[in-house]
Amino acid sequence: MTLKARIFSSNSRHFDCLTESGDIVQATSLAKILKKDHLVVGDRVTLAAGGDEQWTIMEVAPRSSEIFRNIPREHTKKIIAANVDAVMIVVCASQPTYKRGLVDRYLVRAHQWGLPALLIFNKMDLYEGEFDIKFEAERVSHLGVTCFEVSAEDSKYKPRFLKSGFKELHKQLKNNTVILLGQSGVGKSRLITELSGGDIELISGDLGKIGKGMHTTTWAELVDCREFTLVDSPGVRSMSLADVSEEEVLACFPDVAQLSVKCKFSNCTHEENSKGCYFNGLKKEDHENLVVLSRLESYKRIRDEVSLIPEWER
Ligand SMILES: Nc1nc2c(ncn2[C@@H]2O[C@H](COP(=O)(O)OP(=O)(O)O)[C@@H](O)[C@H]2O)c(=O)[nH]1
Ligand SMILES: [Mg+2]
Ligand SMILES: [Zn+2]
Repeated sequence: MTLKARIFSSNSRHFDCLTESGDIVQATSLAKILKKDHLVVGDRVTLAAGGDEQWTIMEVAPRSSEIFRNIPREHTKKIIAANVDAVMIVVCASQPTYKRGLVDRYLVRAHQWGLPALLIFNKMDLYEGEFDIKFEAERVSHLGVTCFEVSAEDSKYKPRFLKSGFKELHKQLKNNTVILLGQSGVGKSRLITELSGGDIELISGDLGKIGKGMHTTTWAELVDCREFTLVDSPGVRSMSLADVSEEEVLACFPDVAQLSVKCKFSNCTHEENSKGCYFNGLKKEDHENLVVLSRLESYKRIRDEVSLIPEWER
């Protein structure tokens, strides 16, 4: 007898799998699969009964996506989770303060993983115009990012500035697997509790803060939130982009990359004194240019930061 299932958590060579009928079963894997595919949470597998309620993973389905970190030193990557549908970035109206640069950092990850991003403005019940939410939403919408205006404290909160609120977010998440990114305190736990109908508590807290070690950065498990599935992996929320190369950073800013071909020199660094730089010619008064220039600023900050990281630290 065989079963289709999904890996929800793993502990060395033991896997907890959620079957299509909703049961959690324990499984081990055929050695050749462990070697070849390196099983991770989110993988969809075929199980064969082995007696004693023990199941064996016989097969892994091809992945639609992978959440990973590069390990430049070893010219490889560490895969953390598989078959994720979207990146859910959470920011908030206040405490902690909204940081545009951080959103752009998270978007680098989404791009690197090849995933669409949702940007959630939380704690909007507290919003007092600390930043221009419409502009912030607009500047990422041309990258295909969908924005939501919510209050995790009040699922009935009606969006005042954006089109989509809690209801639309809930609908968008349905049957999807998402990974949460966002600073500590923005309301990720509260939001998940609210979105899951009240009975899911994120236990991970903010383990990511403890250390930068391999273990904390790759720890992950799936959480069944009824209508959607969440990848809980505090480590990937880390802001460090040390594993991304300078070339990759540019590729992860497709809007900037596309315009930078208009610079006179192909190695233009887009500084104020760069000759023939396309961006220097843009009038700061034009609304449209504000978006481009603010994205350029984020790109340059990350590029400069990444270029300063010595090889041995990557
Ligand atoms: N007023 C208000 N407070 C919120 C909202 N969402 C979360 N909080 C509060 O913000 C604090 C941090 O929330 P938490 O979910 O732990 O954030 P996390 O660190 O991202 O998981 C808690 O005290 C929450 O009660 C919201 O939408 N409105
Ligand atoms: Mg939390
Ligand atoms: Zn330039």
